[in-house]
Amino acid sequence: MQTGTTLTQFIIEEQRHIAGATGDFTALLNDLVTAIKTISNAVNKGALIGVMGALESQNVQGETQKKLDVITNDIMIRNNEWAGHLAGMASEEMDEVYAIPTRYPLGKYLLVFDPLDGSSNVDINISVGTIFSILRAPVPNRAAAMEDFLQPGVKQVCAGYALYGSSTMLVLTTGHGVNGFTLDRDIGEFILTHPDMTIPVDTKEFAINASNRRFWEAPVQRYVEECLAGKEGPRGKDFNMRWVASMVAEVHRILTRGGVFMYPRDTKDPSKPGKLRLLYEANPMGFVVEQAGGAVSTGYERIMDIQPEGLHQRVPVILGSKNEVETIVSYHKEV
Ligand code: AHM
Ligand code: MG
Repeated sequence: MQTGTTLTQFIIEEQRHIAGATGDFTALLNDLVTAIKTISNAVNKGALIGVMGALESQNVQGETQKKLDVITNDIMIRNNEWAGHLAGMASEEMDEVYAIPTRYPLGKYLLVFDPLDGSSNVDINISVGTIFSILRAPVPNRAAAMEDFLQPGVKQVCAGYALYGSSTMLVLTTGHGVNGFTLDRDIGEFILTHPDMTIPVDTKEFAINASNRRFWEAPVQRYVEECLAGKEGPRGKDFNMRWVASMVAEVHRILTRGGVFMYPRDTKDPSKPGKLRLLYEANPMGFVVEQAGGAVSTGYERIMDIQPEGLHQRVPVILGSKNEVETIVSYHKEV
């Protein structure tokens, strides 16, 4: 489709080709987009509307919540609960599944999200994002149970992210490639600016939180050492490094110019096999990155094949340029 198309037109035209499409999905995306525009506005106004700073509360993973974590979670719920497209929602910021209030009709989809990923960056004016994943409810029009959400990433109907950066962008896939839209604030519409986003298969750029180095497993130690060795090392080329500490910004950079991003398995906290969460971080980003021609793995297996065991399950994540991810995976096979 041509650049300049609005997101609404893009979705309607894409859904037209799907046999049996009822318009439910299009309407759900419309509500999701309204939520994202509202979040973009709150993030953008920041201190002007008193939304910065931390709260006393912690989320289910024991992380101190920012005011904006709670506000953005609420924006996602209020915009998506009422229209009758969903059987339930789940989020990083809620311990349990969110039940659609009984005053509203139930639908056939499940929405899973991280309303404000990278929120430790929000007070310092660095990019943050919203990550979302849409699944089919195993039983439509029935209040979803926790088990209904435990579907492997390959079952996602749609996934994507909004990036609140120097401009606000929405990048999504429904399984037919990846398209990026930029919010035109003057008209309040997302406009197709990045059609068919693809990740170069090779790269000279990696992203990892190097302060965790002493906790990494041997294959990741080896990979990073080889990158740092540059032209004289076994890789025979100089590498560049980036770490924004906002997964959405890192994935967006990788979709734009290639690279690898790693939050690998480490020994920092033996109870956690990784930092990032499977259902609302790794799987949606996995779907987007694979659809753009990249690869996504724990180092040991493809992320989207994992059968989830819990809503807030964590996984190691290695994603990005295909050849580079395959190199890292091959190092995991050698030990
Ligand atoms: P969050 O969901 O609590 O914001 O945590 C996820 C974020 C990712 O966006 C980012 O890649 C990672 O945490 C950064 O971790 P670190 O603080 O170890 O650099
Ligand atoms: Mg997050």
